[in-house]
Amino acid sequence: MAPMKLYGATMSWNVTKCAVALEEAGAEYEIVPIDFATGEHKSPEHLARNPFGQVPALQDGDLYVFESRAICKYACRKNKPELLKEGDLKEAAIVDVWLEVEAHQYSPALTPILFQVLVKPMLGGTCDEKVVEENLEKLKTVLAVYEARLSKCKYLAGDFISLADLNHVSMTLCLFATPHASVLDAYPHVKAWWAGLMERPSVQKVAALMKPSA
Ligand SMILES: N[C@@H](CCC(=O)N[C@@H](CS)C(=O)NCC(=O)O)C(=O)O
Repeated sequence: MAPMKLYGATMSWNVTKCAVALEEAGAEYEIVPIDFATGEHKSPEHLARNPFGQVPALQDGDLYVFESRAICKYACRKNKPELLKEGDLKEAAIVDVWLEVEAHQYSPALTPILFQVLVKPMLGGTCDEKVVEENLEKLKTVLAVYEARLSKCKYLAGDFISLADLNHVSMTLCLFATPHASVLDAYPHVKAWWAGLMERPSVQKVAALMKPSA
């Protein structure tokens, strides 16, 4: 079967979130860049893949999936369902809990920081330090919960790696491209968890893809 196609540029953390899951699942896939500069993401071809004109989008044969977290789940269900623990009702519930925490706590605190520091200057704007400071405070509140959790188990859903951990990777890699990565220093268990994730071949491969020269 032809490899899956992941549409979007590797400078997007939503695209690289999917790349981590696809790598970790051992899926066959290729990345097809979409050029924002020419408005390719709003072209009829791309709107057929993602009606919101955004990246990422995934194509697997005649199936199109958009929304990065849905793509990640699809990659796991297809190639490595143990990353969702779907065979175990209780473990799967806890994986779901931490998937939701990433989507509704971690990402909303970190996204404005990454937008202000990394994206806005690329668009010709200036970083709003007040927004950064406010969201760093929100992030600290979230990280305190992670610290308590990770002092009890090695990974977020238990003593096993799951998609819940992996979905944090791309945005956290971007945090390290800002001057604010030291926010993690106050949370030793979070730092140890992150160091463990960084050792994974899937994460190293995607981290290399995210470098501007890649
Ligand atoms: N909830 C979506 C968000 C996707 C998203 O915001 N993509 C950005 C790039 S990171 C994009 O395509 N922006 C262009 C636009 O909205 O026009 C997901 O997780 O896939």
